[in-house]
Amino acid sequence: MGIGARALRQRVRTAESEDWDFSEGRIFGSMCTQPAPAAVAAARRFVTSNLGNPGLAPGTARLEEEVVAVLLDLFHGPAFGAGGWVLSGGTEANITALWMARNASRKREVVLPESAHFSFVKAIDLLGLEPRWVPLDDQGRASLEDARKAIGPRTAAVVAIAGSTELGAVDPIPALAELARAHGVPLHVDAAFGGFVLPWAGPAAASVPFDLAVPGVTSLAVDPHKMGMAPVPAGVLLVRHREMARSIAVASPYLSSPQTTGLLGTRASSAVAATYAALMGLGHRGYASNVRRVLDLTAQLLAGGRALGLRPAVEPTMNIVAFLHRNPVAVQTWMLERGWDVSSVSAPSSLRFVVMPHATRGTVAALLRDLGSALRRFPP
Ligand code: 0PR
Repeated sequence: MGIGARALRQRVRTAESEDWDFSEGRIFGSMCTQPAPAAVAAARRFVTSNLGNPGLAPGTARLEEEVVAVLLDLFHGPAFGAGGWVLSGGTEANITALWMARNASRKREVVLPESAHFSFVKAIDLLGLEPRWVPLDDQGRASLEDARKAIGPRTAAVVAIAGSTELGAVDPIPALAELARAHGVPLHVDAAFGGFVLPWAGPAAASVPFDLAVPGVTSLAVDPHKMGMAPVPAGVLLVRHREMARSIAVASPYLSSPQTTGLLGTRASSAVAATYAALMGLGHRGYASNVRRVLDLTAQLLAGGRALGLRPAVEPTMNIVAFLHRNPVAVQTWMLERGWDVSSVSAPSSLRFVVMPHATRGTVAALLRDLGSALRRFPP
């Protein structure tokens, strides 16, 4: 430990240059992107601030309140009593939502679709919960009939996904919420990815309500560091009733606040500042044009893939395309050797592309050319 300043700078720069850069447009396997410049600038100004002790960060605390208010408005939270927090990402938001549900109900079972992100597997393990997995329909959405069979007197919470990680599928949230409500159970929506897509994805998406506008939805996770255009790490958890946090509050006598409710102690103020800057800097118009662009590029990729003889596993509803392929990992590896990051799905076996705002018509066309060569070697 301990080297000269020049050598140190060099080593840091070397490591930095080894990491992939979104701006080259060759990343199609990530849900993150090149953030809005204003959000990066704001994050930099807050790198030394810690919202874990809000007494020392009143400016950040005020920005967090504004972020929560803006997002409660975007996701149709009730006018009174709702709340939320800026967190580190979807994992923390999902763990926190199930933590609140378990403590409030003192029950153990969670009803969740097979498409749920692995952060729920961690939450279930950490919280000592028991999963009741709900199978998917042919479009990758939770089957309502099976959810009906899984819910019961031992259910602590139901989970629904607005934009699943692998296929971008949106569960039948109004029907699931009605089911949860009939059983007096909270429904948590994981909109980590879809939350910053669906509000601007056009009439078809708008016709399927997924957020706090739906009466039985009690909490919602949404990630500024995915389609929200903020740098990592930044997640948000919104709750219909602020008091839901009471069940996870612990005393923090030596801090400026007598009680603390979150999972983390130290909290990056930079996440709050960056999220605030992304939301206010882009506004509805900025997000709408971003979403329109990625959906156009998704259509380009879908048409190009079809022309190469590929078939999508499900009809894409957002900027994720999974093409059925019997050996996606072979294609993925071949593409990686040519400088492309693409991903794969095991069930249904497919090649997966997330079309993020760093993509362009040019990079999608170049991707399709190399994909064509890959498919000659590894036919679908
Ligand atoms: N919920 C959904 C629907 C998600 O897709 C993810 C992450 C999470 C929750 C968890 O969010 P955090 O990772 O913020 O805790 N989905 C991506 C995945 O696991 C995350 C990702 C991002 C992966 C960038 C790769 C990558 O390069 O696939």
